[in-house]
Amino acid sequence: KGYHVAVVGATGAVGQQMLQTLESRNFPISKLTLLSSERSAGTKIFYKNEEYIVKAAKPESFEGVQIALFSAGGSVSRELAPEAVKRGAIVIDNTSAFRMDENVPLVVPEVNEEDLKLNKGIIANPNCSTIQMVVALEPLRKNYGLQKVIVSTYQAVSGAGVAAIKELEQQSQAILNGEEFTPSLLPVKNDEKHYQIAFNVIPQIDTFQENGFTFEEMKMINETKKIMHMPELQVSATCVRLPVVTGHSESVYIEVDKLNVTADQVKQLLLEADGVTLQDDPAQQIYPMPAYCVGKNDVFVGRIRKDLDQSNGFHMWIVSDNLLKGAAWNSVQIAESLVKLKLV
Ligand code: 11C
Repeated sequence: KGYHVAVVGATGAVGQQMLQTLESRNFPISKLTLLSSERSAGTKIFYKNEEYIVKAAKPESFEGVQIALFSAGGSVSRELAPEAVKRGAIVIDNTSAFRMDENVPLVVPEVNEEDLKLNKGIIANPNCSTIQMVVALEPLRKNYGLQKVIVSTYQAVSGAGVAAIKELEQQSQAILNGEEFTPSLLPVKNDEKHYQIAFNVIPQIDTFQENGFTFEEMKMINETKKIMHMPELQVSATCVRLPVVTGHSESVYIEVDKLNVTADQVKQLLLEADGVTLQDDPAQQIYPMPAYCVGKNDVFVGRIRKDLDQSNGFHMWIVSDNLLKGAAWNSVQIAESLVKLKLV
């Protein structure tokens, strides 16, 4: 006994991790439908040693599907998620298409699992850099209240997909071989200029908005407020792309409501928090790093310090696998929560 599950975008960086995660969690699947854009249709994929041929996603592809995991870009979700819902599926959408829609719960199970009960067919999976931050901040919000968040991110290229990983690899090879190359993808495929990412850092993720923030930064700001049910929370973000393949890192400054909280109390809370691994021992040089977090579902937190001037201010360093907790694992975790809460 299990569910008819569809994965839309099965050949992408996140889609592949979704399949691996479904398999490793032994998610109850009675039938699996693998879908993609027209371009990737025909690709062969193995799931539990069985070969599947990926088909081009169409409205009819969702007949009989109970749970549809979407990660094939916003336009595919906008077109096909409502078609899947019309046919009786619950959609877990990993794109930004519906995240700010007030009828769509935006869910990180460690923070707002109960919001799943409000779903009308579509559930949105937040942006990767938002997810890992709110998992670490929620225990602090619950215990001490939260006033302000200022975050700077150090994001891996896999957040921009398989092609961006290739671009980093090709540029790195070219530079080491002393060859010429022309950047053609990052920071944003459809933007006017493209810059080298190998041996470089690019302070632009997604396109600039009229207020001077990028769309990635606005996603972190707006999604954090929605997930934590705190429209009044002061949040600002600076999002930066690094030549790292997988694993987003974040330097986060927060101010809590409660005065006189100590760094040790914050560490103790995070030590006990669901989905968090505390790695914080400066004396032993222990702190999270992306290369060591890849392939793990948890959010890793370290470098926890009290601000030297602001008595309710704390600094911390948060790292997670952007393809797992940032995308595939959070989506599968939502599916597991739906089963647990008998919502599917
Ligand atoms: C990045 N955070 O690293 C983006 C990728 O809204 O789900 C995820 C985009 C999204 O480029």
